[in-house]
Amino acid sequence: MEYFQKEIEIISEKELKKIQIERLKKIFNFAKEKIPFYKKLYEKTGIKKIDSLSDLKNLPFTKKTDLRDNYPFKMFSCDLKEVLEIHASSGTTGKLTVVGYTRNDIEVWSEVMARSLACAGVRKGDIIQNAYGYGLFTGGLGVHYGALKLGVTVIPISAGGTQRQLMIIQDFKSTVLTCTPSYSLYMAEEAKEMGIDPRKTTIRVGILGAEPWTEGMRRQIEKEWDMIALDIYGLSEIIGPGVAVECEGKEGLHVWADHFLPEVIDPETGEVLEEGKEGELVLTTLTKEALPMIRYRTGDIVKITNSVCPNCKRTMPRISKIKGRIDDMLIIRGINVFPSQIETVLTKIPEVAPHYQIIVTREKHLDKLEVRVEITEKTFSDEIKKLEELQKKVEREISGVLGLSVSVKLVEPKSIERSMGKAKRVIDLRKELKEGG
Ligand code: DLL
Repeated sequence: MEYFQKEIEIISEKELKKIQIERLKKIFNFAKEKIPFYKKLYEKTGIKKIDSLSDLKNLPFTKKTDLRDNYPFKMFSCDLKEVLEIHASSGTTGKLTVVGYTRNDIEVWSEVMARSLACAGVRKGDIIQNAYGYGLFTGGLGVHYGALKLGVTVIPISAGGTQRQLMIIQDFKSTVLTCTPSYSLYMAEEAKEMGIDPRKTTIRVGILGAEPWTEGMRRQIEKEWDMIALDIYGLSEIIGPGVAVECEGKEGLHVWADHFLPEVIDPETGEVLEEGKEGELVLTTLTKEALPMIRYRTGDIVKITNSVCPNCKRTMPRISKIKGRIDDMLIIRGINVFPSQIETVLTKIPEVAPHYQIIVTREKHLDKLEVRVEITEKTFSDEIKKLEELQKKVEREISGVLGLSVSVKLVEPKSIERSMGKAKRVIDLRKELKEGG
């Protein structure tokens, strides 16, 4: 078991709490003093100081809209002269969420990413093929900084150029693949088309994230590549990738809680939930300078546990694989549906491929859910009758899990658009209908 910073990674709960409270007090005062947004927020609620970790729950939440309302730099604590790097993420509304880093923030980012890579089994001598996008997206540079800090080779290839990716994997003998789970599948598919067996490449581990993916999808990816596929989580507003990561035990993602303090809340009431209950992840940055975020609502649904990891013995809290975003939850005729529930069913049916899209429409005031899923090449040659049976079976299984009738359309292999970044799984035409008229 290798750690990047062993002492802190296996710290006792008591010591961790001590660090957290010290840092929380400091960041609270710092934000209140330096950022007018927080000053106003806390004046309004009358909260003057923080004495203990349990005081945190009395602080109001912050949200993505706060960053958008303060576009581009008004949430920064410092003069732009101190900000060495700016990133941004584009949401569905099109307006950018802008984030900034001081020199020290870049240092913290490098550190948590070095810990994350080491936690996922990256060792000296490894060659990371970094196929996350470099640019305003935080994936590319986040992994890059971590690799430099850890002292391993990184190939800054960025996302896209799939044939070139595969040539480089073969020629440079890359051992670690970092990209979105959907891109790793696309790459494997393209490899086979080029006559390359992805299972025979030197890739040993994939560190995949930036979008939700299920255990079923993990099994598919591991099978395609004959590698260990591990989950990495993060968001631009907090730092980028490197908030949490799995170890080889795959028993939840280790949150680097000396830098990012996690809470899980009931998204309806805002109440903090006890350990093990599913809810929305809220994060507080404990060390960020340029853009401290206090009680930031991530919109991501998780469960949390504080027990020591049975595999690697790291002590910090662990979150479950992300079930999805609250905004991605569909409400179909009053029933809540997460795309991940559908993915779980699909990845259990061997005749269909893990490429799908969910289309929601409204017909005569009734929501309609259609799942388009590709069949495998092998199934494609089956006779019509068999395909009809398969279609009925997929419909039955999804409907059974969701408690809702759905229609399934089996589509040809490779007919659903592939993604090199975050896959677009849901097309909600109801929204467009609304927006359009
Ligand atoms: O996606 C940062 C990142 C880059 C994470 C590379 C991991 C690897 P944003 O573009 O700001 O940042 O998007 C953040 O993506 O709130 C989640 O909804 C989703 N997300 C990120 N990682 C995961 C994951 C990056 N492992 C938003 N599982 C987050 C599920 C994820 N969802």
